[in-house]
Amino acid sequence: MAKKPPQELTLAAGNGLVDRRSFLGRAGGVASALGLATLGMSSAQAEQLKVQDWTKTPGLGFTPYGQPSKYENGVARGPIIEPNAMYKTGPGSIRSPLQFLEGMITPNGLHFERSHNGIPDINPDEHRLLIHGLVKRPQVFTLEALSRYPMTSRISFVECAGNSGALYAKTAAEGTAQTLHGLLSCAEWTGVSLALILDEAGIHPKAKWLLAEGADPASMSRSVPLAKALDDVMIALYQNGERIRPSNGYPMRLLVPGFQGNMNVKWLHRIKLTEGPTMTRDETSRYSLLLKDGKVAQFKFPLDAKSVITRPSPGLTMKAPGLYEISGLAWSGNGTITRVDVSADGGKTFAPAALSGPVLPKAVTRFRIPWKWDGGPAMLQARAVDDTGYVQPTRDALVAERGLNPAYHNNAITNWSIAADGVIKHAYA
Ligand SMILES: Nc1nc2c(c(=O)[nH]1)N[C@H]1C(S)=C(S)[C@@H](COP(=O)(O)O)O[C@H]1N2
Ligand SMILES: [Mo]
Repeated sequence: MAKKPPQELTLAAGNGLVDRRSFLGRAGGVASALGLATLGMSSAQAEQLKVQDWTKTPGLGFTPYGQPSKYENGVARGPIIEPNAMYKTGPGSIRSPLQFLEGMITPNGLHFERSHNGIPDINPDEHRLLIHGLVKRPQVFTLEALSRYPMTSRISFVECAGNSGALYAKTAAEGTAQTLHGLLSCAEWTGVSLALILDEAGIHPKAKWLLAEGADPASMSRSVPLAKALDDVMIALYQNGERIRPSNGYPMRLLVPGFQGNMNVKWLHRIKLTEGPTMTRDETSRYSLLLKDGKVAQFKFPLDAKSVITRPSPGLTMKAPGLYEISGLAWSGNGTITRVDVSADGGKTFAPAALSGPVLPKAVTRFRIPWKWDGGPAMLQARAVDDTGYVQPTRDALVAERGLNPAYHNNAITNWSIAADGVIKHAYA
């Protein structure tokens, strides 16, 4: 039977962006038609495929708690940022290696960490959660008592409001997806709905807000509107199937889907229902937006739609011209991602990427689009759209509206510039 000649790829936008349907729908497989980076060989060579040592000797035994392959050592959180390390180590942050991860779930050992005074060593048997303030029946929960309530699960991202703050800098900061955008992770959280617990405590009609406080040595606390608390907030006990890691709030944390990471109070030990916001340190001196006119915008809680291309991205190399898959993450604290457009020519033309399911509200969505790199300079961008109709802004548009004063909520489009030698850098478009 005569082989069909390979179909031409249909281009969907400038500088080699391939129509994802023309790519996925190809007869005869994409790899053979396009000469992807497989090692071609004759059948005689195939017969001689070397039997490696690891096949000749019996393998290793079992371990109680598994670790990744030693060849994956480079896939690690970093850098450790401890601004006050001359006084104390612990307060600071460490970021997720987004450029090395795939799919939508962040493995627990790679979830980013941000703590204001280090990780408390909490004995779960001694830990208590107090519900008080404007409630009819104040309650104290042990972890064991809380664990007997019906549980729910949801996949949700946590993003620090300070993530991507470097994009407020006047000139483009050097960095990777990890160092620029790695204060973002996504996990499956399981726990007890806060609405259920508050219902049992009996909400006083005057209550409109709550204060959530952690048992860490920062006693970090934030005010959350009661309407949000009754909508989708959870007291999370599990993270990707196992108990929450100490660094992420063991034995319980507040999960406030789509809102500033800071509001997801870890090591949760107190919820007080109040009439108004408590005006804590972290909602007055921080996590608010210093605007152009010197005024401060307070209580901007949801994280607006955003995206980042994780592959190709700085630190990864492009060895030769040819076909690549552009892959990345998009998310919105206001709802569900409906579309991600990708550009390879610095934002002149865009083509829609495929969204890899499941596409869930307030979770990250993986997007993909094939790209034929001709070996010339290129500028990669992704632009997320959510189901409120909101379109992720360019950096110019964001800066025109807000100025360069704010430190938080930077959700501007990121631009990866690729040189002819395949080196990828962060650059402003
Ligand atoms: N009790 C307490 N909760 C806290 C913090 C903290 O320092 N103490 N850090 C907050 C900040 S600023 C962020 S961005 C998120 C980070 O969550 P993670 O460390 O699980 O990624 O937790 C929030 N919850
Ligand atoms: Mo944060």
